[in-house]
Amino acid sequence: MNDSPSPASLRIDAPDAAAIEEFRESILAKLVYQVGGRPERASPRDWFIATALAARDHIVDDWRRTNDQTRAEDRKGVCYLSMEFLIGRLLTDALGNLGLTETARQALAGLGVDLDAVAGQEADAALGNGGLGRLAACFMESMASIGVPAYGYGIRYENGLFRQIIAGGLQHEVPEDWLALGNPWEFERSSLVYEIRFGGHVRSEVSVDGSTRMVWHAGEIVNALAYDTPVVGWRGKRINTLRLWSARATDPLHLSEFNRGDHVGAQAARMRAEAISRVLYPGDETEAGQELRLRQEYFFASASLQDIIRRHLSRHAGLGNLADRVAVQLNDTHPAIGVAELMRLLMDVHGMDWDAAWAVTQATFSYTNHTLLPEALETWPVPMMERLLPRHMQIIYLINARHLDTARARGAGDALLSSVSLIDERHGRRVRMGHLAFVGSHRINGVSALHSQLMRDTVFADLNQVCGDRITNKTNGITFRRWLHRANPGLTHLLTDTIGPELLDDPERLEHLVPLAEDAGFRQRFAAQRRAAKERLTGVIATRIGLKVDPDALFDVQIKRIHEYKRQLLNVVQTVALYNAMRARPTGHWIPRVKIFAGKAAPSYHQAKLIIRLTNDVAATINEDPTLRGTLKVAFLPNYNVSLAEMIIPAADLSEQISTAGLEASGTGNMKLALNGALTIGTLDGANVEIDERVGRDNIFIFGLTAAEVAERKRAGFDARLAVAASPELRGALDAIASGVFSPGEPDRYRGLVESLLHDDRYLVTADFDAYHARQRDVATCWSKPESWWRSAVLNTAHVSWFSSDRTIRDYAEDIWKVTPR
Ligand code: B1H
Repeated sequence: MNDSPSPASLRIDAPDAAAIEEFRESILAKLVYQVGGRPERASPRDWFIATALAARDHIVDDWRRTNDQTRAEDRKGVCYLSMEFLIGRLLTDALGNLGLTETARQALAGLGVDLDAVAGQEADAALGNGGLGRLAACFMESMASIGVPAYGYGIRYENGLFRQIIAGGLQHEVPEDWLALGNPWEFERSSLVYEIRFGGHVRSEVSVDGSTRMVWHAGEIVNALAYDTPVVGWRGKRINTLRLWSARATDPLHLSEFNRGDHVGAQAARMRAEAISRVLYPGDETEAGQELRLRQEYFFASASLQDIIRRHLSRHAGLGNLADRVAVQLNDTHPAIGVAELMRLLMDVHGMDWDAAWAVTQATFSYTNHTLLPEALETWPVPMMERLLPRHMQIIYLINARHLDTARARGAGDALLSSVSLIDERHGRRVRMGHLAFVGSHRINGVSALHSQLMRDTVFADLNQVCGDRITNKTNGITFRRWLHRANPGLTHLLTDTIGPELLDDPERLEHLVPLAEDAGFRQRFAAQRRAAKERLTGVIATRIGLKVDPDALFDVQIKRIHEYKRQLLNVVQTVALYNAMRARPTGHWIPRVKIFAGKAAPSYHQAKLIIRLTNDVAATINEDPTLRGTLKVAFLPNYNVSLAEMIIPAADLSEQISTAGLEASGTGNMKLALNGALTIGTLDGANVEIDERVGRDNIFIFGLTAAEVAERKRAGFDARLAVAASPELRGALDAIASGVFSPGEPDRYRGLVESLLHDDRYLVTADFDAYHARQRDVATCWSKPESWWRSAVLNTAHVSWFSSDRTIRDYAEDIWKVTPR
């Protein structure tokens, strides 16, 4: 937490002396009156809180102004429902977007305090697992920046993603207590509380007017309490709201039980209720399969929809026009129960009839799919749904009946009907949440061109046929403010000095760099920025894992969640093959290379954890081998998070994007690395395809099977043993791993891993190995010709402006949400 990030922030703001003095006074006042500290004894943490509170004061007025204006103009807004918001630290982001970085820096300097040290005190808000959660954070920032009125709705987890500790090469998980020292950004809205109901039963009852209604008599009620965090847009254009729900027991203490002496039992209901917002589910694309998870999903979907309805009714007489005023985006299936919940609220609470409610629901929702991996497609057992959400189960059956009628009317036979049904009858009756989200939405999108096409061709082919073509593509993007301007101020200065400060507002100006790729002087300055970032990362590597690496070596980086389909194993096996080759020819012409890995594995994902251990074992052996004379080093950096990403990305020369084609929906790390001028080695998967189209084949290292070829190989029955037999280098690497070269104390440690690869290589590691190994040799050749390397690096930065999340949000706004940014 204490690493100072990169130095010299952007001087886009030229602060005047009065502003600095005012900010200094404000920080001091916060320190004394809110933190309760004294300047001469304040800790860096105290200064952080004081600075954040001072910055917050600059936000609050604009926040109210933005909200008032949006209400006054009755503008349509977006509600982004997401189980995850991986926002990271907020201070530098807020200051940067407000143009206050230099003001704050000089104000703090006047107090003898360093802004970077203060910013390094902030805990990462890690309310997400990986790409999906970080995308939600980038989208929130972009919506505020381009002027889309928006609320992000999610859960205020007390414990975000676990902290990863590596001990003896193994991953250990410890809770990350990001709120322990207070969160200066959030506002508790104690008057914004909604009741969330679970369990019980449903009865049809006759109301006073003689009509019958379904009445849900819940067995349990939990309160949802709102916490608001401002989301500051670029140049303070808009301040939107991230509204996160915290679970509270309605009856925190059973006093009679307590007085009878049952001090623990008296609080049991409270523990059960508050467990809902206790922890983030730490599985990235693995099966959730737990009741608590379903409780979390319903909890935040219901609270958010109740809030959306309350806000709408505060301005409108009814709910018939809801979809004209608000677009609700479902970030994956996690909030999909919201489809049934909105139906319930419209009908049971607000008295709408089915057809009207269904029209409003479909017009309001749209759904983003982020993965086609079968193990990640959420389904819930019908009996669990019936027990926890009996009314919703009824509604789902009714939606399904009508949906199947439509399908039948369009001529669907039994096979098609069972494939498009909301209930999967094959695995013991389960509700398919992807299907529910699909039928309840007017638009469904994938997150890269390839992924959207695969949606149409595979998992959602039948539904898309029955529902009429509803699938559209919205390729992901990243916010350049965080991932270029703030993460890499040195490079950004070079770019703005060269092509003008307009770049900060108009990323398309990056194309002006194209001719500069031919300018040796510019290439050198570009390379010098990389060198400085690598120097800083070298320091981080030394302090975090005690490894000394050469900043002049090629930094070869794979940073992402550890998952078999992402194929960190392919990278490790290739590292071993390279190691074998170096040992066989110690006098060969080897370019110095540092292989950098970082990423977390889901706690119960044993194979992924074994891959982490193997990486660390391989690292230990290679890093200590004197025959290599330091030409190869392997670093596994623990506890990958947003802040660590911000340090690694500007220092990366080579970006590893090597997933089995067809399995990585998009990727966004690939965009961050290319934007900062790293060259990609990758498969034609996810957004790599579109990066390839933009940067050009001369400036990227593409290898391996295409998605179509992967499907074909699998159909034909791929035999890894044949691939291994045909590749001496692969065989040598696998033999070394299996025979215990990297685990001499336990030679059999990886025998099972290698054997499972030989018998069931589901991710086609062995099929792609030779192509990957050869491409890595091309990388080395290119690296040894700095002119061509840096020309390509400049061209990567020049050609990727399209991956700005501002562009992505404009596409959503125009095509799906029908809102006008301004
Ligand atoms: C992505 C997830 C995901 N896809 C389940 N799916 C989760 C699924 O906790 N869970 O249960 C959590 C996360 N995450 C990622 O989304 C894709 O793998 C990336 O390719 C993509 O770039 C990212 C954003 O679209």
